[in-house]
Amino acid sequence: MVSDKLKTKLNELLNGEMEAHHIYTQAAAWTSSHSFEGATKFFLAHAQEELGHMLKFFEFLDDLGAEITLHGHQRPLIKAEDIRELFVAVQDEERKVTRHIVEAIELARAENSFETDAFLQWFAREQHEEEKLCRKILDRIDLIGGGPNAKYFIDRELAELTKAG
Ligand code: OFO
Repeated sequence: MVSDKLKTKLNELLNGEMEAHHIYTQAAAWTSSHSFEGATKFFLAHAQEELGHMLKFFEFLDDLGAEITLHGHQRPLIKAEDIRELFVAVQDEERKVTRHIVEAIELARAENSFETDAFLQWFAREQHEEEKLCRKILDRIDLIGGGPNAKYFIDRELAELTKAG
């Protein structure tokens, strides 16, 4: 049994995935306009993944016979002076998504909705991996530092990470 309150929360999570898709696509536009080829592939691959996550919520809600509504999304605001700031913005977004997933798990548990809890565990693990990846990339950017070829090395790292999947 899934309450209307929990269905509404799941629909918000669906919209959160759509928002993440927009953020990653906007980040790809930023990197592309700053001549980062590897980073652009990295962000576009992630944008695609976020769409896949949105569809998982779609199917789950559809199976429940719940109403699915798409919110109007604001233009994603990414104000980054450099690629490090861009990744900090992405990390903030991922942390926000994680908080919402945790809130939904708490609600599912309070309602003894075991199937919803089990469904959301996949997303909790995924968020753990994505936050870990953001930290790893920020650490690499810091390791590379600000030398004259820093942009090239950062871009190459991101191209490698995209290949590794
Ligand atoms: Fe959907 O994985 Fe992050 O946001």
